[in-house]
Amino acid sequence: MNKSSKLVMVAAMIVMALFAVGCTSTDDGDVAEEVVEDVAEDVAEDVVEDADEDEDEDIDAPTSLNLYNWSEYIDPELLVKFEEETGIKIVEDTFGSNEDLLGKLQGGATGYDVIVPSDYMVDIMIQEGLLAELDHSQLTTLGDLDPTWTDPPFDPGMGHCMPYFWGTTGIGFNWNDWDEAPDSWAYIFDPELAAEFDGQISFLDDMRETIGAALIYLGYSLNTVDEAELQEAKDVILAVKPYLSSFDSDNFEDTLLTGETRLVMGWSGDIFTAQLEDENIDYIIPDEGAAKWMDNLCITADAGADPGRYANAHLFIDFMNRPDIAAQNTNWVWYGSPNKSAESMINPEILSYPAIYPDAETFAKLEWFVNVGDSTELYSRIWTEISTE
Ligand code: SPD
Repeated sequence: MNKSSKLVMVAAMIVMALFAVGCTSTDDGDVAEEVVEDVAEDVAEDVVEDADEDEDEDIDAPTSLNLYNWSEYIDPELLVKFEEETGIKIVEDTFGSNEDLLGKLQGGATGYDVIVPSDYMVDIMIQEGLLAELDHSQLTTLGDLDPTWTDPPFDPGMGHCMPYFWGTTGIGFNWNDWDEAPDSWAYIFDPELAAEFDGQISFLDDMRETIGAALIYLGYSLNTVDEAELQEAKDVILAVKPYLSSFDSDNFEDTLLTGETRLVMGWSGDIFTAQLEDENIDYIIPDEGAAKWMDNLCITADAGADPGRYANAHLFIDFMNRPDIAAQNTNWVWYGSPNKSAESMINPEILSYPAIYPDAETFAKLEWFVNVGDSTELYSRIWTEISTE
């Protein structure tokens, strides 16, 4: 019952009490007053108790939600649509790597409601207590997910996050430079080959991605914790560093479009969206193999502690996983969607693109990132050495 209904009810009860008093003691004003006072007191107490209970039930939800996302990773039209449907405005901020995201939260940033960490980072964040658990009862679209993605090892049973998109990390190039597509990481890691594109190559500004690609080039696992292998990867990266224009995770597709770069280490979908603007731009998964990753919609522990923010975050996550919305988003970002029900609405070109939905043979050459535990420090140290040498 809402507050105004309660007031009507109180008034009605007082009138009924007066009527009852009037019927039994028409000429005894004192008794009538006492009865009315008693009834009014009881009713008032009840109303105050009910109101207290209701304060717990009625969630005072904010009218905005803070999303911390990778750049160019959501169709802007959907932000407008969500606000139209719910009245909740999405305020988006972007990050360039999982480590930047982690650093921000560890640094005490509060206010972010929904964040988009990848696989291994979800594992780290769960262990660090940075994520709220998902309340599956507040989600209506779980059944729309392809079962392949609903029990990821980094977040069993989707206890904390909803899968968002998956993709691969490979090489973006311009067909103007090639008769046959570059098919090996050697084109950016072998100094002799890289020298041909001196100053026009970019690597991801992302410790796990760039070290991981060098490890794969060397024939190692991108999750190795072997210090000697990591040192080798560092040496490979340092040997070609003089030929790099930048470490860039935000604009690599744009520099490829402008011609500022001619070979980039990059994420599949971003390069395919550049291809929409210039058909000479293309993307390959090198023969040696590559990284595959899954990004996820998760609620921060901070938002989880506030019932209003927590409820809004579920509304947003559920909205993003609604099949029509997931399809529209996929058609904008060009990454693989974990939403099975969305498939019939996804651009068939995306579904049939082998570098977005790789065949079984290619898929077998891809490796997921996992949390390397204490060896994360070793990766960080090596990354700092790469960045500063
Ligand atoms: N445009 C942003 C694409 C985000 C890709 N996710 C990166 C995963 C890193 N392992």
